[in-house]
Amino acid sequence: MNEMLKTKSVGNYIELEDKYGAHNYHPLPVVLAKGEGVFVWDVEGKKYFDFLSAYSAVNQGHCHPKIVEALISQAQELTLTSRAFYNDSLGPYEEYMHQLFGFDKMLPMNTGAEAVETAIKICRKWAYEKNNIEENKAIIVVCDGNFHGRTTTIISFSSDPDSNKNFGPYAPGFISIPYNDLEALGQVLTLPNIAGFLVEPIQGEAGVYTPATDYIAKAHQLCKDNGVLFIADEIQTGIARTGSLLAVCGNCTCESKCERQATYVKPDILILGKALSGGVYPVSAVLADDEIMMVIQPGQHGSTFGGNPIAAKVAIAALDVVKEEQLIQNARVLGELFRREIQRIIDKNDLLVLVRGKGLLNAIVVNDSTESSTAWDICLALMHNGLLAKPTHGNIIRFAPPLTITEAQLMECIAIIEKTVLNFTKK
Ligand code: IF1
Repeated sequence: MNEMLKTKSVGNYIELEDKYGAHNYHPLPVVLAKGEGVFVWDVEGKKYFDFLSAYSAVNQGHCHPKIVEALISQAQELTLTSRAFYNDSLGPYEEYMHQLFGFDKMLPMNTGAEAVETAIKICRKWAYEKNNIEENKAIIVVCDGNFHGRTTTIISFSSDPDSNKNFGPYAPGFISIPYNDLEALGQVLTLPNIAGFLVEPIQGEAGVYTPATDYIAKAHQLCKDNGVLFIADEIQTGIARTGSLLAVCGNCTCESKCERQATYVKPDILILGKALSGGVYPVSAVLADDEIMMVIQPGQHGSTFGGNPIAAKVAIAALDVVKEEQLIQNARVLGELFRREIQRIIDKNDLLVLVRGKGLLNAIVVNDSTESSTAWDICLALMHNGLLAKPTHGNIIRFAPPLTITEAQLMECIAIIEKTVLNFTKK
């Protein structure tokens, strides 16, 4: 059977998904069969640079041997015990996370959305049991343009009609304010029953919207001053993607004491996912200190696969790779090079308007309307030239290669982008 599948054409694979799969995505017309490091290959053997990294889940590069080995060896020993019993992997993993991120405790989950839901439940329970908020009245502040997942609670506070239209009735208990607006945050925190502020340090899906340099630190202080939990969703920005271990935290583990040390922010609740497993396995986590995490008592939250032995071993291996291969520094240095080079292209061409981002989480804004197909058409042209990227919304293209990319590979990609842009003609 496998041999039969291998002989199918690109069109055959696309037809199968179209016929038998829900149409909840609109992928680029490429059918991938292999990934290694910064490269992926399609079923016809064509090689591409991957500039999406599965939405920043593959920070360590595709099929990283150390992470795959951790998966394989654990899978041959013990895959799943449920949490009805202890196992010899979870405790060491929890200790590793404590030592690396500096929180008393971690609650292991699987997908990012599950971890966000977990953080919402912890925040509400803390508000009722520790902060004297009237039961069932807790409100969590979120930001316009947010993306935190696709469950019915989470889309209840999305401002994107594609995410929430016709999925009502919506969960109550959320107020949305403009992103990167400290005055709006200060005002909303004066309302009664405010329990938490859930925020992305950089809004990925909104188009890699990087806030003012002091936004996160000042927002954190406003929450502290008002007794409100600061909840950082680092599912996409975390694990070295933005040139530090966490986008909120300047206190990365690398030796260079960069300027970010001054803006160290320790969230009350930290949410991780995606690259926590290097894209090898679904792993997410919620971290908090005892005063917050201990509101969850036995039987009050859980998940069949949450904290399973494979997830534990894969996450440790994935985080080891971040340190061993100095991905934090690489993301910071090559991110600056990427933005400089793209700016050079922007300055000599009117197709692109601006480039923005932090570390190796970047986006370019295309000089066309959000309704135009230009960003999509540019991505098709990039695909033809051997580089895979995808628009976020309308006229914005996200560029997020694996953090293992070398300077030479990045310059090769810059050349592909430049060639594509210079030879591109809008429809
Ligand atoms: C899709 C977007 C990115 C996330 C943040 C939580 C989650 C995500 C900051 C939920 C997930 C993924 C979901 C995927 C595409 C991708 C995405 F386009 F949807 F918005 F990256 F920007 N918080 N983002 O970015 O984690 O449950 O997916 O593990 O749904 O299309 P998840």
